[in-house]
Amino acid sequence: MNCLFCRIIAGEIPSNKVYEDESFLAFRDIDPQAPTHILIIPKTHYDSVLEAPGEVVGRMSGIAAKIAADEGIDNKGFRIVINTGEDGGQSVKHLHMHLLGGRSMEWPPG
Ligand code: DGP
Repeated sequence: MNCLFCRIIAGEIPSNKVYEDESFLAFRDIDPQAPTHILIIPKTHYDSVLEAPGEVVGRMSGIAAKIAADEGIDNKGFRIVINTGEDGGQSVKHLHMHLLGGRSMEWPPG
């Protein structure tokens, strides 16, 4: 298995999990860009959002909102991001949603 996030799902690589159900996993980013920086991924492998059904992406958004509430960052707000492809800055080719919060974030990002 070559996919890093599939290996995290399989438990071959440890992760700091914050949420799991039968179809999704969420864990803390190894290189956090904000006080709260969590990745939400589907357990089914999709290279990117281009391959995933919209329902999957919608469920990821719902999980991100739930985690934001659990982390206490829903009140002041947060950012969710799906980097896609080369220009989008996607480094791991397994669909993932970034949940970032706990600080004010500039726009556009630097
Ligand atoms: P992206 O650039 O959108 O493909 O984001 C990939 C993210 O994955 C990046 O923020 C760093 C994170 N990451 C890479 N390897 C690991 C790992 O082994 N464990 C964890 N927890 N995060 C990782």
